[in-house]
Amino acid sequence: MWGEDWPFSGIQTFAHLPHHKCLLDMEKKFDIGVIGVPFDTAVSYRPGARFGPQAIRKASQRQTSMRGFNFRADINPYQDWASVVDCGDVPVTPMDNSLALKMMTAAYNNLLSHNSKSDKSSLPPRFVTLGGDHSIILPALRALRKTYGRLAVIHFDSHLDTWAPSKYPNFWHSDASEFTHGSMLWIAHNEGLLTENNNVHAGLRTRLSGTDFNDYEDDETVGFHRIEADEIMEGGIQSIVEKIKSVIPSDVPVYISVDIDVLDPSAAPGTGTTEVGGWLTREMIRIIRELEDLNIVGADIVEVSPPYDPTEITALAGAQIAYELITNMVKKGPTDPEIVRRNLELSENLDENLKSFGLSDNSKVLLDTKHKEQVVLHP
Ligand SMILES: [Mn+2]
Repeated sequence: MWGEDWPFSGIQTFAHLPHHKCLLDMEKKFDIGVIGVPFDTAVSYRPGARFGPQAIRKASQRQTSMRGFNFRADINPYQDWASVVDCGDVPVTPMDNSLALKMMTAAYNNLLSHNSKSDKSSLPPRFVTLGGDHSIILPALRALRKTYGRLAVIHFDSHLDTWAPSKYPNFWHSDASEFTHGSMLWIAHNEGLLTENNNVHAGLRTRLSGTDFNDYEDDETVGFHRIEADEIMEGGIQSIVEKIKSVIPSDVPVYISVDIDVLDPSAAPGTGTTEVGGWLTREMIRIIRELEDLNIVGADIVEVSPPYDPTEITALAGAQIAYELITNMVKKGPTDPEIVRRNLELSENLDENLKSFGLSDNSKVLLDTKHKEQVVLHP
């Protein structure tokens, strides 16, 4: 009698989903968890994304399970086989980034220690993170790596985020200062979290360092392919989708990361590092819809920074993108354990090969020497 909410009533969980403090209740079973990570002290420009999870939840209020049918996908992700819940937030410290990284890594490990609710799945629940700045992908990938092996990453962003820490002003340097929202994919590569070659950036339009393409060359050593925002004008949406699918196999665990600055500032002004000339929300939605066959094991929407957007369109775009990603996860069904078994085996072999070259995972020994010498503590 009192259980049904209007879009404007009730406590603001994502899409009015049931709220469980998943990190506290280890017995809680679910299939897809939405989790907020309100952390923004690893940004290189404007902070504010710590308010992203609250803003995205607020912007999601017109999503309800009652009226949640996705006409583009032909399912209602909130009324299907999957138990989708709002796991609340990770209470990340804003005072100490080393501690914050530890906290976030522990939180994701905790999240992946749960059991799925559906008896069709033998794997842990999947999750969609509401960020937070983009650095939060590093702890997410660390945890996922243990469960699934190396991840194939689709990275929607106007920026590369594979920059070595030495590509920032770095005369004053510490270990913690290397962990930023522009270097975390470089760190992820060095920690052996990414596939060697099946990773792709989409929507790029950042200015590059120096006088040539050496940022792109570095990016290749981190294992990424690149799709620039402008490519949509030549081949349309379909060419973008085909290029993504040519890089990402259909039988590997995939992580999708959406930096909201992939959208044009006219569609998403509320973010820290805006770049003009980006995609529209409708194009982004269509691209995600075309990726519904992939095995998405985790995803995020990051860099939504409400202080710069009184119109709330940025958070609205974030909420819709989360809905589309959840739709993909539900539509695809539980992840096939055989895919995961194979990927773990492949990842172990790769780690063994690296060790035989005197390299090991979870270390920074892959550090590019060209950059290493620039990181000088005692000049
Ligand atoms: Mn980014």
